[in-house]
Amino acid sequence: MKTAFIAFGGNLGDVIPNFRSARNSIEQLTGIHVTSSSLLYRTPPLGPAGQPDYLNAMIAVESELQSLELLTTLQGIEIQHGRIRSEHWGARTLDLDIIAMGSLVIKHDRLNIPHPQMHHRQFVLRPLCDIEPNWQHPDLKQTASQLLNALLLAGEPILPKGLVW
Ligand code: A4P
Ligand code: MG
Repeated sequence: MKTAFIAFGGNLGDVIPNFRSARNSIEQLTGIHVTSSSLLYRTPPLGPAGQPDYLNAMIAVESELQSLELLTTLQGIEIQHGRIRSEHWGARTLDLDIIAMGSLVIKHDRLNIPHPQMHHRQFVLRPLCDIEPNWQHPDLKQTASQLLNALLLAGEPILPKGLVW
């Protein structure tokens, strides 16, 4: 059993109902139990210009699934929620990324854990800090709250307060 952090991102369609429905779908999976949910944040888009703001959130799950099984399962849930892959970093209805699984490090062509960009992204670190501020990055040896503070100290504006979803 491992604790996995799953990031939710979306900026097309009815994002909040879509996020709730995806969280329900994850809850109903065999071998997975959702243990907490972060607040939901409105975040400026990273990537191609001209796309709407994103909503971002995160859940923690206890999972018996192997990491690649979890990835494949989450990709199925993305597709059920209208995900079409077109432009890299382009607008999307639902992106589910595995941010970390305990202190596991995986470098595979389909899966990198911890997510290689996570420490640069407030839209990942803010929700992670709601759930598990003391989680330690296995390579960087810093906690989620230290990584978030580093971004804020570097001058990144703090995201507006999050909402319960
Ligand atoms: N993959 C590798 N590691 C992982 C992982 N830890 N979790 C592979 C999930 N997938 C992982 O992903 C491409 C491939 O990454 C998958 O086939 C999987 O095998 P994708 O979801 O098809 O495509 P993507 O999401 O467009 O690419 P990528 O590189 O994952 O993008 P990111 O890093 O997810 O960034 N701005 C804001 N404000 N908020 C956002 O949430 N998200 C993105 C997407 C861009 N800008 C954003 C946000
Ligand atoms: Mg993705």
